Amino acid sequence: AAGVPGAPAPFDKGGVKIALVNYLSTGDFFQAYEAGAQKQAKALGIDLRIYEGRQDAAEEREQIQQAISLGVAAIIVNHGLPESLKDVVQRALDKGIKVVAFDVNLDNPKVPQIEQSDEDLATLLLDQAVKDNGGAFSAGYVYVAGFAPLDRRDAVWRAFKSAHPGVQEKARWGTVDNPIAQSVANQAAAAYRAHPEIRVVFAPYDEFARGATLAAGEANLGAKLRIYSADISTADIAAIRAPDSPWVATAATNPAVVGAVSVRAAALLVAGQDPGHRIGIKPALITRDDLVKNDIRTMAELGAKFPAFRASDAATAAWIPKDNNE
Ligand code: SR1
Repeated sequence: AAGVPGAPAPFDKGGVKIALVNYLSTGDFFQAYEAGAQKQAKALGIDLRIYEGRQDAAEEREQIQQAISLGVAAIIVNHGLPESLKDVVQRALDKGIKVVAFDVNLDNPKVPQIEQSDEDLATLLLDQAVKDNGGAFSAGYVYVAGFAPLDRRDAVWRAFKSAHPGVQEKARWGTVDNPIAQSVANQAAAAYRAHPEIRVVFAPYDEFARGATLAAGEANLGAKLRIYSADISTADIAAIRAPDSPWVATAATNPAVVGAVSVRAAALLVAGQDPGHRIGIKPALITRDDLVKNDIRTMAELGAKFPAFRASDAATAAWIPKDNNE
C-alpha cells in the first residue's frame, strides 16, 4: 500500500500492519464497523488484518497472540470479556505494540478507550420514551450483562427507574445467541404473552429491537407497543418505517464512523501522537417521524440530512486523510 505524503513515519511509507480483533462480527452494526475501519485503513495505506469474532473469549485471546506474532504495529480490540484479555493485551504492550479498545474496558492507562457515549445514548432514548408515553408505564427491558456498552446503558435504565417510580419493569429478557434477533423474538413472544400490560420496550441494541419488533408483529401488537433501541442501519430504517411498526426511535452513531475512529486512534499512537484516553463518539436520537418527514430510507440519506452521521472529529490530525463516509 502507498504511504501518505507528509505523514509521520511509518505512515509516509505505507504498509503499516494493524490488527482488528473482534469478539462479535455478525449483525449490521459490526459489519458496518469493520467496513468503516477498512475504508479508513485504506486511506492511510494500512494493511489491516481483520480477525473475525465468534463470541469466543479463548479464540479472541488466541487471535491477539497471533497478531503479536505477526509483528503488527497496533491492535484494535473490538468488544470482548476484559478478564480474558487483560494479560494478553499487556503482553502486546510489553512488546511495544500499541493497543486501543472499543467497548471493552481493559482498565489500562496505556490503552485508549473508544465508546459511543452510552450514557447520552440511553438518556436520549428514555427522555423520548417519557415524551411519548408520559412518566408512568409498564415496560419490558432487553438486556444481557457483561458487554460494556450494554452495562453502561443499563446503569442509566436503573437510575431512570429510581427517578420514575411510575415506570414498572414487568419483564426482562435478552440473549446474544445467534441469530440474535430471532432468539430475542422467541423470548419476547413469551414475555408479551405473560405481560399483556407492557406498553414500552427498552431494547438498546438494534438486534434486540429487531427481535422485539418481530414478536410484536407476530402477536399483532404493533399499535399497542412502543420500542426504543440503540444503533441504526439501512435495514433498521426499513423496519422502523414499516407500516404499524412499534419501533419508534433509536439513538445511534454511524458504526462505520466508529470503525474509522478506531483505526485513526491506533494510527495516532503508532505515529507517537496522543489520541486521548477516552474517545467518545456522540450519538443522535432518530425517531420514525424524522425518517418519514425527511424521506430517509438509507444510511447514505441519513448522512446527507444529519452531518453527525457522516464523520466524527475524534482522533483526527492534519496528516490523516478523511474517512470518506461523507
Ligand atoms: C452486544 S453489545 C452491542 C452493542 O455494541 C455496540 O456498542 C453497539 O452499539 C451495540 O448496541
